[in-house]
Amino acid sequence: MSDVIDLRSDTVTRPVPGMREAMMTAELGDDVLGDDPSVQALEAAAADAVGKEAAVFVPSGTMANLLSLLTHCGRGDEAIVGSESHILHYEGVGAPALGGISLRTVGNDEAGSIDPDVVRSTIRTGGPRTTVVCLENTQNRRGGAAIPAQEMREIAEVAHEAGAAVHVDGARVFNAAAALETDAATLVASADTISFCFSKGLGAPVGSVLTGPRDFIDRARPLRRQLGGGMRQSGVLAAAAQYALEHHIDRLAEDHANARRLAQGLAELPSIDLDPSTVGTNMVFFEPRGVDGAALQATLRERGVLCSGTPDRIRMVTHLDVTAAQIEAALVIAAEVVAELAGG
Ligand code: TLP
Repeated sequence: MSDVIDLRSDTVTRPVPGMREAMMTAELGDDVLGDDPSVQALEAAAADAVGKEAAVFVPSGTMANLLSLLTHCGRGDEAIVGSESHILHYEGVGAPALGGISLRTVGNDEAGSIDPDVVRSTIRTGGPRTTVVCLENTQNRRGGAAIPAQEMREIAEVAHEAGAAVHVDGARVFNAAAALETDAATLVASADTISFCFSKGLGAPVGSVLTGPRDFIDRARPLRRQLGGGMRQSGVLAAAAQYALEHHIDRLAEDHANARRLAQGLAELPSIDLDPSTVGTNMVFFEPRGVDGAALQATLRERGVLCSGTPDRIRMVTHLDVTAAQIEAALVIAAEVVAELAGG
């Protein structure tokens, strides 16, 4: 195992031997021509895992969200997104740039929640018309918060009453379900469409899926092609994703326990501002106090502990390729680095 403890994201995992084996032995076809059996099996299993009718396999979470918005909205329509959403901050403004879709924000509070009354007063029925309300679960920029089913249902009721659909960016929906001790299908039952990623906590190298009603997915499929997301022998990737669905959901609680331990250890260090009670899934965010955040990140990196975020708000993410022992090692290194920087 490498000495580096890579806590930048749960996207950094490498396929485990069983997953590589599944990839090597996958039955393949040409998925653009509609005959890759591994992709078809994956799409059925993925839809089932979140209680939806159908699914389409795509290369990335970003494409899954974009495809969803392009299918929910026509040019000039409006999508409501959270002020802290991944769609708003990290997806290259794809929906406005490519789909002529206007993104209107509603605030995510500190816990990641959105007020249904604010959604009600923000939805517009004409000029522009709101056709979809997007939620995110877990809520990345709000500490990886898991949003309970009831909260999502209240917003879905408001959206549906106004004739708008609900899309969930569920990149880490299985983390949310594990944290809330429910299953993903129950959690997102009130949503019309949901995307989720195989390439994050589930440990696959590539791939996400957009799920929803069959007629919706039928409309999304040609748009995937338009975006360049039609893939040929993608069964090799679908096999990895299928392995992830079958083997890596039940273990997500381990990542959450590691994140809690990491948070608790970091919170004990002087110069780190962190409330461990805010850590519910696999993400730990903290603010440096009295030490330079950029120097802290750089020195941690020199000692083999990689993190992400900004110098003011550092992020560490636990995942399949980080053991409990490595978390302890990272805490020892963090304690040394903080002491040196504070002393110097
Ligand atoms: N998130 C990445 C970065 O882009 C920030 C990460 O390291 O957390 N939705 C959510 C909620 C996400 O967190 C991400 C990736 C995506 C969508 C996009 O997935 P990809 O990277 O597959 O396009």
